[in-house]
Amino acid sequence: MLRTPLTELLGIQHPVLQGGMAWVATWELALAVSEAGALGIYGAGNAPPDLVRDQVRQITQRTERPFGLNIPLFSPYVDEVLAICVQEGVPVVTTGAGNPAPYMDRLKAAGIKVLPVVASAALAKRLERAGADGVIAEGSESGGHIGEVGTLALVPAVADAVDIPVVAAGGIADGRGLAAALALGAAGVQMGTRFICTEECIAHPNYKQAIVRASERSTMVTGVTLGHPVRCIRNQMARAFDELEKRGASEEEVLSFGTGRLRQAAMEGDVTAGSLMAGQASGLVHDVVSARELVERTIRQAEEAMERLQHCCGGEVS
Ligand code: TUI
Repeated sequence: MLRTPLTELLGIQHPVLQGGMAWVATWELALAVSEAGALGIYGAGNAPPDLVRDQVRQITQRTERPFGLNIPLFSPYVDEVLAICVQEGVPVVTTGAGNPAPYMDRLKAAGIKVLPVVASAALAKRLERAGADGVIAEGSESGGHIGEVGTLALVPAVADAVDIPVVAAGGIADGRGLAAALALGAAGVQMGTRFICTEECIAHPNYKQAIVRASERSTMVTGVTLGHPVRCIRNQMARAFDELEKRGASEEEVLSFGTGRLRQAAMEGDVTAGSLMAGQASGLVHDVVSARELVERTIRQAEEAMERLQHCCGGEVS
């Protein structure tokens, strides 16, 4: 058992969050992860309100356990989706890709725990003042939309800046990563890429296999010139997108080229023309297992890693 201020805050058994990834973190995955004693998170992405409400109800009808909903703040439906969280009693909301301060009071008044994703210590500090219950410090090893600072430098900087629990994300796919995150001052981890490769995740098997086959060098970052950096597995789509950007195509042309590509990969299994968003931790993923097996394995590995550290560094220095 690994108890931390994060397990206390959220009422969960294990200090592990499952990233709320658009298209792939549906109710099936979130439910399985929460049932395994970690925090499952439904990824609302840009989904319309009716779909979001249905997904949330699929979870609340099946479990009493805590779960979360992630909303990227560039969704056109932020207001409606947050209203649904209040109406349906979603226990935890995580936000991404922006500053959620304008929404904080509304969520807090409804008793919702709010954990924004941050890519800097400065934003973490501001959001603590605004009432955040915790922050997710997400390093640039992550998949999808990313910030600039790597996890190893970001997490301790954020942990120094705030007094609320810090969740480390980016580049973490096993219990060694969890132990390392705790050493950096985090109270737990969030894993995204690793949870795509679970039996309960509805992502197309081709997507999962692309991650299993990938090494730690298989991803690239596109969209930097657009001010919207996105990490994904290097495939024909990512290369073509990069070419368009380098040729100086208009922002409109580049963005329209990218539209719908994540869905194409995740739902249709098109690993050539689709966008395979995934982090550098892809190189640590070698199998597809149940969410329960993954959560339990991660905790076991973290305990073993901490035990090893005790023995190699805890004794007398000769
Ligand atoms: O949100 C994410 N990752 C995502 S969202 C997403 S959906 C998408 N779909 C199609 C194309 C592109 C994206 C895919 N991946 N991660 C959370 C995250 N938030 N990472 C970094 C940040 C962040 C960055 C800057 C949070 C706050 C921030 O602050 C800026 C400010 O306003 O101060």
